[in-house]
Amino acid sequence: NPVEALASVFSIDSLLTSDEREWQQKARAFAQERITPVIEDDFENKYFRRELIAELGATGFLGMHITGYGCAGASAVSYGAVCLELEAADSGWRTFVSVQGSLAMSAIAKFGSEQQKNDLLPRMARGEVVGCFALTEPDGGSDPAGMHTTAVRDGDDWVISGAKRWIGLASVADIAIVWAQTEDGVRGFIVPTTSEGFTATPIDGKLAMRASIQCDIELDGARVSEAMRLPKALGLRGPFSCLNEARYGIIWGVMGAARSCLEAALGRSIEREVFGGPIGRFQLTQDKLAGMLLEYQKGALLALHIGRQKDAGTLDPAQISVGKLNNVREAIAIAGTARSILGGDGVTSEFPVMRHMANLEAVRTYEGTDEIHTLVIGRALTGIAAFK
Ligand code: TGC
Repeated sequence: NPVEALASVFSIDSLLTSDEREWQQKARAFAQERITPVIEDDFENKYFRRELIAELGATGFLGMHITGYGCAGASAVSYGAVCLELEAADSGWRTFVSVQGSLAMSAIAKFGSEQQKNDLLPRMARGEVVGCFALTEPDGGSDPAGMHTTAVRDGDDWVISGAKRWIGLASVADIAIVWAQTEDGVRGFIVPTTSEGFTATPIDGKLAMRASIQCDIELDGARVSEAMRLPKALGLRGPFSCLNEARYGIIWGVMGAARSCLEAALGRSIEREVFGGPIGRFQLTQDKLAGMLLEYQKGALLALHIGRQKDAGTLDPAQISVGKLNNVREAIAIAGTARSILGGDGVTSEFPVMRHMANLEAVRTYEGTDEIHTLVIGRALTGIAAFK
């Protein structure tokens, strides 16, 4: 079976430890049993399947890279392998795990007080409390330094005002990690979504990530106590170090979407007969398949290399930009080539390819656009920042 050969001969499985393979297999089973059978309908119907949150909590995937507080303390490579398997089903569910674990839970684990960590992390790991991460604003996401949202001290409280946009899961979340400008610089706050003055509205009309939710948030004088401020976060280093975690998961995840597209194209190239035989016998088709495989394998190896650096504690953020820029770009190219092998049927929901392609366009923009990551790499090479 050529698709099985793709999964074994050309995979990085032999480079994973048995523990990492266990996480990978658990995620593959979850994706295939719980997401794949319903995802085309959910995407079509713009349906976010809330009941999967508790099931994901039971798997241990939520905040699995965090040690203690009810989290698994798994390796970065294990987490990456889980992201890849979930995104092979759909980017929306990998995004959920990223927003909950890499962004909201990471913010609390890195910058929260002991009380905040003890109170929230175990419940978030079980999926009982859902978090979102409110950084991006309507005026644009690339320059968080220019944020307009403010938090002003008022006695024992903070009063937060402003707007956020493209915030994943905000309308189903129980808490939002809100980043706001204060007198001393940017600080993070845990804002219950039931707070007066907090409104989250799902963004409609999306042609990507339709089985997931992204929202506009309005903060109209939302009031939280000093106990809800993340005490160890001051300055943009706070949110950026959480973005590093989420961008890392993307590097792996998008290779899952790429593998799913490659599998669809490979299967079709054996079954589809044109001019008296399978289209896979044509050199042009084999050229496409080989080209897709090269980029899939290189992307998976790059993800693994970056994961090993992360586990060793030697990972530089510029290297994360290399992974995000390359792997999203190549996953999109693989999806496009797969679509061409599928012919007209490739634009239908009979195959996952157009769904992945649309999702990947969103992934290309969030967590740092191609342009931002290109310039981060340019700065690392030249020592000159070309952002402004
Ligand atoms: P600059 O303002 O000079 O630096 C601020 C401070 O941050 C530090 N820093 C980092 N720290 C850790 N990791 C990183 N990757 C970091 N990048 C910067 C920096 O050292 C400095 O620290 P300090 O202590 O000296 O003050 O910023 P910069 O010039 O370094 O960065 C400029 C630029 C353009 C690279 C940065 O602004 C950037 O990365 N922009 C893109 C932001 C982005 O990714 N936005 C999209 C977020 S996605 C989202 O919000 C939705 S969440 C997902 C969902 O809900 O679905």
